[in-house]
Amino acid sequence: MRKLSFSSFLPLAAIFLLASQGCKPKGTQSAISGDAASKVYVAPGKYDEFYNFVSGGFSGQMSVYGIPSGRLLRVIPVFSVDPEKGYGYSEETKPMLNTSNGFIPWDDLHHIALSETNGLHDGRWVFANGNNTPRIARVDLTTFRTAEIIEIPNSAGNHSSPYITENSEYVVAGTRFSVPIGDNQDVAINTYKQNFKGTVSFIALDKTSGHMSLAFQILTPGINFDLARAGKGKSTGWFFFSCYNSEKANTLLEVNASQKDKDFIMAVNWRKAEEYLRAGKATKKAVKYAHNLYDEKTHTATSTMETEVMVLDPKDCPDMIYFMPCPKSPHGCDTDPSGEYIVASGKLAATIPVFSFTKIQAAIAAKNYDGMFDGIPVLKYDAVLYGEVQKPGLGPLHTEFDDNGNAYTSFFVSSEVVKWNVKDLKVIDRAPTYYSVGHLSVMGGPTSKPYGKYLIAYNKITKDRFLPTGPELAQSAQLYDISGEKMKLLLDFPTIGEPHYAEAIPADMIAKNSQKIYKIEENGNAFAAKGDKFARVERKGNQVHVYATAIRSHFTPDNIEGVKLGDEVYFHITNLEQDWDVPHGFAVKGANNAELLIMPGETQTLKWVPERVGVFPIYCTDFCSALHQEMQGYIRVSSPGSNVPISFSTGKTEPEQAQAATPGK
Ligand code: K7E
Ligand code: CUA
Repeated sequence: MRKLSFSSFLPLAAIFLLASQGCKPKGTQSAISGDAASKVYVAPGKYDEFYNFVSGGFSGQMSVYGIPSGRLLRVIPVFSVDPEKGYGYSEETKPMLNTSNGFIPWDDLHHIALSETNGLHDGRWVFANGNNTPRIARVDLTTFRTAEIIEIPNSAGNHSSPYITENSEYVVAGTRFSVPIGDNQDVAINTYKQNFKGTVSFIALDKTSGHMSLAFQILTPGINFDLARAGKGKSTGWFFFSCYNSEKANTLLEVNASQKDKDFIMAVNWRKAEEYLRAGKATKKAVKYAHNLYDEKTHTATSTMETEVMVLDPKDCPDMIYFMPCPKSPHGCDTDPSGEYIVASGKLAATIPVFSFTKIQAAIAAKNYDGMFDGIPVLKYDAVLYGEVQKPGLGPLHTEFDDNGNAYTSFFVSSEVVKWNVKDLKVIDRAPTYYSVGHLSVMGGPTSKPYGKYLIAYNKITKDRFLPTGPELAQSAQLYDISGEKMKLLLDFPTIGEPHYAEAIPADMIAKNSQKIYKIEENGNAFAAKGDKFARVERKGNQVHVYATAIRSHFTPDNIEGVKLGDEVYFHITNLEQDWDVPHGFAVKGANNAELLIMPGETQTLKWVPERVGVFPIYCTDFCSALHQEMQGYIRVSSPGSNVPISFSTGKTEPEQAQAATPGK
């Protein structure tokens, strides 16, 4: 299999079929070493060593695990509504999911990027991409909540994203699909070669607040961007993207985009791009994209529609981008801790090419080109290549690094992790995965100083590893000890589906900053009732606003009358608790959205449009005290013409006005 031929449809399809059916590594029941259990055992009451932030794929969420135990600690709602937390259901959080296409309750989250300072984790934020409707989210690591989401215009399939520069100057996003860009977007699909373009977007981060703003985009030829990494150390100021479909096919890409022997890695000198931007070389383009921000003081998100973006065209900006040939359909594109080596993994290639940043610079200086691609210089493969890892395995996807100069590459088709030395490119060890591994995560792997110790494989197939659960089996991860020469399998653990990339950070960098409550006196929500004496119900036209408080174990008010059919009811619930981990929930019978889950000191709002006359129970959904079950009440809905006045109370057994609804008037 030295030279793979994929010139016709069948062999190509066959190789991927192989991956899902036959190509199981030998010894699937392989014994793990006797001390494995003790290495992942975290005794009851003890904490894990690392937080692992894991993409939730098509669940649209991010999940957080403790490592080495593999225990699920939290699911953070990011791009999808989450009834557990009321995210996307409360009036305060709905704007987080606003886009230029309106409210979108779902996305496909693939990659994770922890914020960095000097190439090292700083434990402040974690970023994630929305693949389907191009977006990037920032999660605040003091609250484990999504704090901001920015949509990306001129992009389609935001896969090559988010990748962060070593001082968190930018999170960067490359478009997966090239699309028609500009005024006329109603073009025939088969005019791809003339009309379709790609972009890579640089989203600037405010150093203090982390707030995102779209600084600029670079217009590129109409190819597909897959993955990327920022340069670091030696290669600081540069960015590397893997590209496929250099054939510019618009149909049956599995054949048509695998014709050429080589695709590209695109190298971007982003410091140079910044210079061009300052020199006025960018063009302002009219676009539409949403920018959503959650305010921790008002506990409310706002969505702003932005209308322009600065675009740099490489034809006006020489020396800003270069292409490097890379064997067939590269997927991962990873920079080693020193920043000197760029490892590309061609899914259909039989070797792993390793590029040298020093040689890239020399080739650029010497104009050592292998022609041009759409006016952009293509550097000679041999001029930029440090070397190739020979016969590493089948279907290389992603590479991570440890603290000892080693690289770990995942092989989808041959279902294994291969450890190799970055300097001499020799394979050191290989370990089977069960099965068809995608991403890998070494603790601190993408930083300038990985912590090493453990590697996690995120697998695509789990047949026979867990108890069956119907047609779809558990999603899975596997933990390996990489502290020695040989990798040792320690643990299988299921994950939220589907896991793609993940990052791990020492627990003490995050745990100490965890926010415990929201201070009630700092609650700036416009609808807060910061004490029982402010609890009330007010009618405004056909809107009824309930300003209620929650504290163990009652709502104030808990009896409400005077709502009429046709009204919109807004329950603004303020949780008066000031103790850690005492949320209250709120639900009303028949509401066609979800519950609220209100943190101590916070206010959240549930909108309810009753559909029938009657008395409807309300209750707290989160078991908050011994008398949680008693934390309940009623709201009465009368017919549209009734004259039941607005009234509300807590603790009154006789109604204020004992009055039956008078039908009609
Ligand atoms: Cu799963 Cu990162 Cu979207 Cu590779 S990508 S596996
Ligand atoms: Cu409050 Cu249960």
